[in-house]
Amino acid sequence: MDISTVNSLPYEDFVNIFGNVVEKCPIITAAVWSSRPFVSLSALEAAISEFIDSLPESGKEGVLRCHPDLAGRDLRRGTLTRESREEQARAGLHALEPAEASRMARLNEEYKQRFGFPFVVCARMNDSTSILRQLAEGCRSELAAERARGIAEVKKICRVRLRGLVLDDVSNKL
Ligand code: 2AL
Repeated sequence: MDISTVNSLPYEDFVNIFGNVVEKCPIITAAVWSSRPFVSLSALEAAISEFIDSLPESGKEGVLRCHPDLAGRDLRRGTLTRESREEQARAGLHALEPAEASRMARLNEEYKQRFGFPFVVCARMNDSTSILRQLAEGCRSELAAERARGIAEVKKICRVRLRGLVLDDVSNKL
């Protein structure tokens, strides 16, 4: 799909297609539809990013809370969204060694206890080793820093998901 097709979508289709570019936050997609037409994929991405930045801190924490744990219960139960399932599998999180899996579970719980939202990282840009390292570091970090880092990761996840749906500006010109 190219950007002119995106711009021609009625909001129902727009939300159906792009509703999970920010995990389980279709309200963000529904809100940015008002900013059409987008001159490019980057402009759509920027509109989403600006909407997230405009949220109060509690709203940003809410966005983080919509993300499933990495290698968590949803993965074990098969209840991840399609996007999350693919991302977590790509990072090898479905095939952790038992020792890694229990360390991940323990650190995820510690992180959630400390901050009240889950540890979020763009799984497509990491592997299980780098995720575990960042998760351990995050557990020793501070609330404002972790909220900001998590939101920056949400935007990376969004970028990857958008690129899977819309031809980017360069390939559009080919
Ligand atoms: C996720 C997820 O489901 N996909 C991804 O890239 N990151 N979750 C998370 N807690 O970071």
